[in-house]
Amino acid sequence: MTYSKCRVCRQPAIIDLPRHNANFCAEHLLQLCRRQVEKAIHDHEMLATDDKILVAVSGGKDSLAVWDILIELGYQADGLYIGLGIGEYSDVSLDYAQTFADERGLQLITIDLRGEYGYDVPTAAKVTKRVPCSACGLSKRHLFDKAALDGGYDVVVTGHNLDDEAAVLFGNTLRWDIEYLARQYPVLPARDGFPKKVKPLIRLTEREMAAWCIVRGIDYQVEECPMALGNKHLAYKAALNAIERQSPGSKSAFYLNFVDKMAPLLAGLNQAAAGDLRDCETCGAPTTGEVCAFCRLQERVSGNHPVPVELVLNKKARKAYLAAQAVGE
Ligand code: Q46
Ligand code: ZN
Ligand code: ZN
Repeated sequence: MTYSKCRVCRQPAIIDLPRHNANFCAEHLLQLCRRQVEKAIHDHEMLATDDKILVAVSGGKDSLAVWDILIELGYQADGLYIGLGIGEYSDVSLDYAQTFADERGLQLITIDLRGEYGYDVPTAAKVTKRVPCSACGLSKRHLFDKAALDGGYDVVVTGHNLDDEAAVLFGNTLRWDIEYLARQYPVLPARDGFPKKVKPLIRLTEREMAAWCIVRGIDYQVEECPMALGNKHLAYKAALNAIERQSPGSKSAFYLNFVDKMAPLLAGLNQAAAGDLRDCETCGAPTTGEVCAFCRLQERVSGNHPVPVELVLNKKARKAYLAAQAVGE
């Protein structure tokens, strides 16, 4: 596809961005992305120049792009990849993350759930009889927190972009889930036993991040996690994209105005929800009970024989997954 001219330099453009009502060439697309990240970091006091940063890396476009942008902006950032054991999807994702790090001389820490904790996400889903994302999210949060604290990192960076955050906000708003709304802020400050967490990509879309990777020559995992097939998050994204097509700029207004105008009003509730925490008797992580949710999960599911991915997918997702596997063979 060809677009007319770049808004900045009038050279041929490579992308149209309707929400900016403009087209951009490769160079000025990169400039726009960098500036949006700098603005997010500045507006929300996400990072200090001498922070030791740990980037949560999945091998997808967003986490590799945010790592790349931070390094370009002069930050010191290592990556952490967690092998979730989601079949070929996890193996391929690790390859992309490792290649990215190796080519740039960056440090990628890897944790293998099955190798180090005796379980994987499909097995945990099967044993607990809950959706895979439940055990997955719990495991990732715990292990990112632990790695950041053990490694002396000041802050954990995640690659959540505008589409992700707007979709989560959409879901929370549909239910008026005040507790989740109060926590949906792009910066979570450090508190006892938890590292600071920030989301520098909140002003950039999935499409812009894919374009960043293409222009920068970054190969990434393009497949969605098979466990995500058919989940509500994707439906919310589709609904917001339909609105955005009709009315460019709606998505960023929905989310960024929430952050500016609504989130400060809910901040007090967030403090109240934090509650009293004590140390987990098994691992020392902060918890409201005697043993933290991660240790309880590990105790319950580790040592079980690995369950294949397709066994924990719903019927529709399984069909799509098996078809994709057959094409890949
Ligand atoms: S939570 Fe769920 Fe993701 Fe984990 S199981 Fe896949 S879709 S990777 S962000
Ligand atoms: Zn240009
Ligand atoms: Zn624990």
